[in-house]
Amino acid sequence: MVTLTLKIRGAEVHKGLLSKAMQSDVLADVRRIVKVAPLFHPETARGRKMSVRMTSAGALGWVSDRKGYRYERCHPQGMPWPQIPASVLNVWTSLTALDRAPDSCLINFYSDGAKMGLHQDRDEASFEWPVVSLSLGDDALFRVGGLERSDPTESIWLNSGDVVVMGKNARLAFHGIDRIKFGTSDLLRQGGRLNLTLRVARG
Ligand code: MD6
Ligand code: FE
Repeated sequence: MVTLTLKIRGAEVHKGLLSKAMQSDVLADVRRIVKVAPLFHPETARGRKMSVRMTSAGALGWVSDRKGYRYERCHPQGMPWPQIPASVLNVWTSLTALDRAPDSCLINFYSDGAKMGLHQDRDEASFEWPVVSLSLGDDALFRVGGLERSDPTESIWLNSGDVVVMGKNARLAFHGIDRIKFGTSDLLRQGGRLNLTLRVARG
């Protein structure tokens, strides 16, 4: 397996870390999760629909609605979130070497035209733990900046199987997805992109 690690603005990008077989395993696990905890279209506190659909696995899932952003123990439809699959936990453990496991796995689905505005991941109780993010499916243009929204940014295309780690100085860096190139991967038959983000949400 050939893997290459790049750093952009302190974020580590592990190109091609997940083999095709590992991507298929994670995808099969995501399909099982989505059957139990369906993807939903969150609203922002301002009442705008986000363009991605999302769900979660783990003890806590990230939700957004008119009340704001937060972690919750249950899906908006009331069921507890499914467990984080071993296929995904293994990626966390092999990259971070931490004995602390993530307690939240946010799953974002990008269909044609979906994107994610520049944001910081700061709803967690502590920022001492890294965030690990897996890309599956179509290519996505990932932008990373600094600790201020106005800081200069750099961009990189994320392909299926790439894994991003944002820890230490990059833990609170602004980042987002400007666009996806719909139909560039054959992992998802109908096209689109999945992003799984692993976090320790409780301190
Ligand atoms: C995405 N990723 O790749 C969105 N957050 O679709 C994130 O928001 C993200 O990639 C924290 C750390 C790494 C990430
Ligand atoms: Fe994020």
